[in-house]
Amino acid sequence: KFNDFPTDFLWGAASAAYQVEGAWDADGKGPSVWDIFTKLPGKTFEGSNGDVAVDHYHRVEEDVALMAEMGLKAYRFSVSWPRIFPNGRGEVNEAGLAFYDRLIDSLIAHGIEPVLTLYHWDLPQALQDEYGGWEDRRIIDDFEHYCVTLYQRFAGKVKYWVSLNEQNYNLTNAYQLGTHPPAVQDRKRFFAANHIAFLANARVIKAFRQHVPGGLIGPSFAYSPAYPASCAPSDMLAFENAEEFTNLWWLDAYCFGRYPQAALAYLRETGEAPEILPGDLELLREGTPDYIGVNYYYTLTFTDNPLGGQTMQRINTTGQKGTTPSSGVPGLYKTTPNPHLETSNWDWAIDPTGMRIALRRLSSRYGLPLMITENGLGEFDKLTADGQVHDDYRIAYLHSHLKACQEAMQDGVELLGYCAWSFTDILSWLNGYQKRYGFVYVDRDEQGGTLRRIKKDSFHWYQSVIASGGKT
Ligand code: BGP
Repeated sequence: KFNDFPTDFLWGAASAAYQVEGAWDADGKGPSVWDIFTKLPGKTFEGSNGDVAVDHYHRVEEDVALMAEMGLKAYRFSVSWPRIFPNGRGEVNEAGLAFYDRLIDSLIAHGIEPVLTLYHWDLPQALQDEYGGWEDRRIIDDFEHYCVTLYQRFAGKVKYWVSLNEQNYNLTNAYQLGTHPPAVQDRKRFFAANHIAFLANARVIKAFRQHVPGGLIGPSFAYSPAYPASCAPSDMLAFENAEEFTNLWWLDAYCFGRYPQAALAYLRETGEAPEILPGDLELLREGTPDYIGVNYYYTLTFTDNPLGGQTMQRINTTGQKGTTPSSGVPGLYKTTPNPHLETSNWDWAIDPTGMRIALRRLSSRYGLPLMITENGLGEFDKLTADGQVHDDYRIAYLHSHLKACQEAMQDGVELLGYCAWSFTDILSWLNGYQKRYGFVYVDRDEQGGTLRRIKKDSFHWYQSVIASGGKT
């Protein structure tokens, strides 16, 4: 049982353009880095891509009608930058803007608050080719121009905005693991690209204040709170290192406009620290967020990692339990399984208490409101002979995490809303269509590629949670 959710709590669900829209080259859209990357051999699970995805682009009305039936109060989606600027900048593509007019107007007509993400990883390929995307400061102007175009179009209709989605996770994959485009493995370039992304984030937040009065904006951060494997001082130090290098590096830069001290000192020693030009930190401090978007899936447990030890490893993209290797930075930390927690088939620790801890840590360190912009369970859902999807495991997961939200609010956290990942089943970047998160099943097996929508048991459950204001 849970209660005490505020009456204006944003009961939501989330998605991202590349994962749902399809229509990858329709109506003047330019290619994104993902349109190109997914077609290179061996990059994604069984070569899956978002060319069609779940065809949301052509089924907006049907999908929003389902959201309304469910009683959603908020829907988080992202705008595809190359749909608006096919070359990243220059001529605006009016047909691209018109698609988001339709989506936003339809949400508003159904009383659903739009939560608009400006960037969910689908960088225009043109900017990657021209100057290397996030590795060049020219992207700051181009990103600002794109964002201001959206501010001008949608201010007055959209109150809640997300600047960058999971810069930490995306750029870790892109520049350390080599698993997202441009698939580089170079820590110096990793920290350099992140620094530029921080500057771009601050610049568009500054511009937001002028263009969207009364609106709220913040980044969505993939927060996996660190735990120590034991109370041995060496594990405690590994945990401190991990929290600084894998979380506070981003959070302090966003919210305080500075980098955490021990991590910065270490990177200066290794020669991997980003180049900080005069004026950079001032810009970061002028562009701090109104709230923090929290994408929470799991906690990570850390232990000592001597020099010469474990390095960064590719993540689990198969759903074969127990196949995820330890990952770490020699001399700083490495991950280790937490014996107290169950995991999903993708080895993600299921830890609702970790969510309460996450919310408390963020709220007390930064003193900002928070919004859960993603939380959910990816599994191999199956359509059963009765034509239904009985995802009781997802209901249990979401229920326990909503309870953790309620407890965090009792601990004093200001929580604006909760967007479950995801509304319909969608493409998982590296795991293809087999890893499903939705309240609505998308049938990919039916003859003729119908992509028929089928409400899962969790749809009806969340519908009743929302209807009762969380008192179910
Ligand atoms: C986050 C992303 C989402 C989504 C989710 C689930 O990192 O912001 O876009 O994909 O994780 O991840 P996955 O699809 O890898 O299970």
